[in-house]
Amino acid sequence: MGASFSSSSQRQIPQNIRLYYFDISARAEAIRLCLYMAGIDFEDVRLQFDEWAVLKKNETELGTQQTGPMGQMPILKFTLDGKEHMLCQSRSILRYVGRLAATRKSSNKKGGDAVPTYPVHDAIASLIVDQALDSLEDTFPGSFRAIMAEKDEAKKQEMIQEVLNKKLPEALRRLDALIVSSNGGPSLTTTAENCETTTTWLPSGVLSIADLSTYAFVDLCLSGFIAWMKEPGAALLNGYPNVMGVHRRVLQDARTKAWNSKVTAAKNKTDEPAS
Ligand SMILES: N[C@@H](CCC(=O)N[C@@H](CS)C(=O)NCC(=O)O)C(=O)O
Repeated sequence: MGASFSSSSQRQIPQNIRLYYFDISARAEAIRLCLYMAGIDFEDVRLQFDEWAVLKKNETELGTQQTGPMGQMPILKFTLDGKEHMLCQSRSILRYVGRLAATRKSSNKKGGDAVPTYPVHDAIASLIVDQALDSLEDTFPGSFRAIMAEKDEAKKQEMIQEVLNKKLPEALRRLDALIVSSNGGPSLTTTAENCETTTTWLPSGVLSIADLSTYAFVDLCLSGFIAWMKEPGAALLNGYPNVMGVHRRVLQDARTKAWNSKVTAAKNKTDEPAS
């Protein structure tokens, strides 16, 4: 399917938006949260790992086109000007929904309830956001993928220890300092559990997709989805108060709380035994 967009795509919210991903935060949560916070309707399609495997198998054996352009999720499908679109790449999708969010009136607010966006009309602000997204990408997934792929258990454990004791602390230290240099400080220093202090990537203090992405990154580390992060994750991350300050800023937002409650309610409903 060719992606031909009219000039109205610059400002038009598409119809029938569907976001496909696994039932985890990782590469989709910032996108989901951005759409939800902007009040843009979308279907949050969560596939189980075995459902995805079936789609992949069908694609190989039957030539179906269900796993997106690159055979990976997240995938965004929508209708615009009567045409169906299917696109991939998490950060591209996040920037796109951040642009859509910017068309919402409430994105102009300065207060805490402004819609988080991708600030395309401010070259420096969008550079700060891009730098944050790319740095977050470099902080984690490379090491994670290599560990997942390692078959030798002893080697795997060695790699995990290296990530936890060396690679991740070093990357987080840099990320923490980058937040401070991006927003102009001051640097947060307290890491106490009951600490309420928050921060953002942008100096304006307004939320952006970089904050949502940082939130999703921390959420993944704390979620227990990555077994080897479950135990040491919280203690490790607590050493980086600005990273945690951004996470806290998003977590404390009433819209994030509403979204998390909605997701939990939907999960509980699915888990209910059929009567
Ligand atoms: N660069 C891509 C990477 C996407 C990716 O690695 N997706 C993984 C899940 S996080 C996936 O779909 N894995 C299943 C597969 O490759 O079959 C992005 O940022 O969207």
